Amino acid sequence: MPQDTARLLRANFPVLERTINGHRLAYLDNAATTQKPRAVIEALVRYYEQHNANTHSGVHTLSEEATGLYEDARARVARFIGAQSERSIVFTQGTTDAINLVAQGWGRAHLRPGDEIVLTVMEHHSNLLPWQRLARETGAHLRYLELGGDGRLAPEALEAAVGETTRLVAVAHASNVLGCINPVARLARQAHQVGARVLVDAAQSIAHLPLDVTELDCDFLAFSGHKVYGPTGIGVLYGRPELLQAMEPQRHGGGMVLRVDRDEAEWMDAPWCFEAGTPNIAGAVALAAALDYVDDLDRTRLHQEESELAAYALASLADIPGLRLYGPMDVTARVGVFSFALSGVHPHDVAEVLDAHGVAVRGGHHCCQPLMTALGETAVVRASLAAYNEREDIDQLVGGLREVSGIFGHGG
Ligand code: C6P
Repeated sequence: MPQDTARLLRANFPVLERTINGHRLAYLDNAATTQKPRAVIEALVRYYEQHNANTHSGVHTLSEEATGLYEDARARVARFIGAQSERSIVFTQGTTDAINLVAQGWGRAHLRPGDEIVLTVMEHHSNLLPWQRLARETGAHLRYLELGGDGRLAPEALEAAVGETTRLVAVAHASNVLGCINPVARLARQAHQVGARVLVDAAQSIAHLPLDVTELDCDFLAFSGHKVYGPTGIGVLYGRPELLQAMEPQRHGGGMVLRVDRDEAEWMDAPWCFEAGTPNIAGAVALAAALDYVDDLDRTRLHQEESELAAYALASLADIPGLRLYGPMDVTARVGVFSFALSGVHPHDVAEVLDAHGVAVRGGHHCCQPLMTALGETAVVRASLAAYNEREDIDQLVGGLREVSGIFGHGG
């Protein structure tokens, strides 16, 4: 992000005005969750102050307004991801919830013993554990695409990504550890050639890359509102309408039925049949405000500007003695997520020293333990960018890392 644009954006995010341990806040934990702009906070407050009611139940004015806003938010999400119909948008609690819905709602009906689910070794546990469970339940098995030497999927793994027995490819669009962008459109083409389905975990791409489900030609796509400047507790499952319509709802209750008698019930059509109970109306409305915010900034421009800052970050980190950086060194192959280890220093210690400098990063396995094993690490430190980050944030990070490096004897 050019310095002046990032500075202007920073002013839209009230929490970034805080000082932490006497320092300007350098918030670099955006892959965990992004901060919220005033427009999103105001949309939440406005909803509760002006329109709050339950949806789909009352005929009174407030209920009609709340229902209208909730359904407008669904249409807004559809436009944001290039879905042709709002009927392919299910509101969920987040990415995890959306993937579990596909695993149980679609997977149980379609997988048989001997079928194959293809994952990559970099998947977040949320795009791994639901498939492990499904494999146990159906007799299907998991196969993992491995990394190459350049911190992204190996070309030979991609070449042989699907086989005769593949029924599903479930893959992150961008890795929350390596930052690499995976070729999901290519994987979708390969999968469709053998009649398999593709689920894209867009948790880490939604705020960073222009994204269009029609172009990607994926069957399912999941993301969380909180990673794209929206609130926590709201997320999205996109599914092809005919796949959603054939799926079994996993949660049963009010708001998803046409008719109920003592022994049986008839569901509403998709997507409403997947939203039993009172939905997160305020969350959906505020998510729509977040998507407006991002579109006003222009996603293509955001990605280009993030790439410039990513290049600066890569060059700055490469200069720190004893630092091992993971993921592709080519900025065009990644989003602004940088994971690294400092020889002989535990990532939690690194994160603690950085916090003392006002720098927020995450240290740990990042819910990617199979990837940690493949990298030969138990944990790494991760710094991740958002639209409001500027060079000063990277400089603050590097200043803190130099101190860690000095304290733990790497010189420099
Ligand atoms: N990753 C991180 O710090 P939820 O928690 O449902 O909003 O998102 C889960 C999820 C799924 N896939 C990917 C690629 C993710 O990065 C995440 C969330 C956070 O990396 C929290 S562990």
